[in-house]
Amino acid sequence: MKIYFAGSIRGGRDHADVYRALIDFLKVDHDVLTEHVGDANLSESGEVLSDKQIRDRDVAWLREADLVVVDSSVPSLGVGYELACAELFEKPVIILHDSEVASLSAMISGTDYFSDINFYHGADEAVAILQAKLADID
Ligand code: 6K6
Repeated sequence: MKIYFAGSIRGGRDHADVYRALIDFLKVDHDVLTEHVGDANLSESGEVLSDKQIRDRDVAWLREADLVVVDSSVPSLGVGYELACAELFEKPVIILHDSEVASLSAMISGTDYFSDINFYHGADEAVAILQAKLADID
């Protein structure tokens, strides 16, 4: 499967280690389109692409994805935008959220389309939840 993984970048990189663990797990059997989201060295200055190039590429990847996996723990405008795109494009979405970081926005938990919201604490639990979800899909 082509999987689009979304997690905060300019919203804050506090959970980058969890993103990395989730992406490393997904990569074993799947094509992760957005591996850079888990890159610990992704700096504030970002890539050499313009913001428009990044946005257009990411929306194209979202259209192409078979599954969207989102870590929504660190509030991020970009992740919220990607969730709205995933709903618009009718992609299956798995949301992982650590409530010790921040409460999940009502705009996400209040959207009927996002029916697969999973609360976790720590990378190990996040990976275990995802592993169980993917076993159901495969
Ligand atoms: C890197 C470091 C700082 O800014 C960048 C720009 N680079 C990005 N490259 C790829 N995807 C990005 C970039 N910035 C945002 N995104 C997408 O939005 C990712 O797919 C993330 O899931 C999401 C993060 O949004 P923000 O608002 O937290 O940046």
